[in-house]
Amino acid sequence: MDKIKTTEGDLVVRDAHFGIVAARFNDFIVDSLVRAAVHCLRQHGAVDADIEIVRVPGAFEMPLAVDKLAASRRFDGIIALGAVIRGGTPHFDYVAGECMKGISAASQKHAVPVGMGVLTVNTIEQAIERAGTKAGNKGEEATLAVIEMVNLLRRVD
Ligand code: INI
Repeated sequence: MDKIKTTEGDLVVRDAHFGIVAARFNDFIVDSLVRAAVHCLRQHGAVDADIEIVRVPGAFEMPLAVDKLAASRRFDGIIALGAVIRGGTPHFDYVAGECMKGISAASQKHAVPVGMGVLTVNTIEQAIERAGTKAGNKGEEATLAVIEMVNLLRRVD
């Protein structure tokens, strides 16, 4: 493997701007994801002026906001934070499906990395577990992924 050219992004924020698109729906959970994302960005070198938070009503509205931010070219990376929790109707599948598909499409269309921190879970307990308790914090995970991707894209450009 020593002779194979390998390119990877590191986790240092250098002169990069990040947009956070966060849903208000289930804000009890989502706010923990946002706090972890901001903390993680600061820990890795971002200053507050490098970060902008955009709030949308729910996960369904996230793809349009991500698309708009990406199209503006003002952001090197975007972090998408939300929580879709299954209820008794098929609504969950539509909201979660459209959200994931739309965010992924916006990222690829504009070649702007997006950290996917939208929880899709069956119960509130599973959401709490992934929002800073026993299963870590998806906000932090998504932020680390986007920092790495921003640096990777710079290296392959
Ligand atoms: N939005 C969420 O972010 N999470 C959910 O769990 C959710 N559920 O279950 O309904 C949800 N619905 C709202 C949806 O995203 C839109 O905001 C709403 O339909 C208005 O367009």
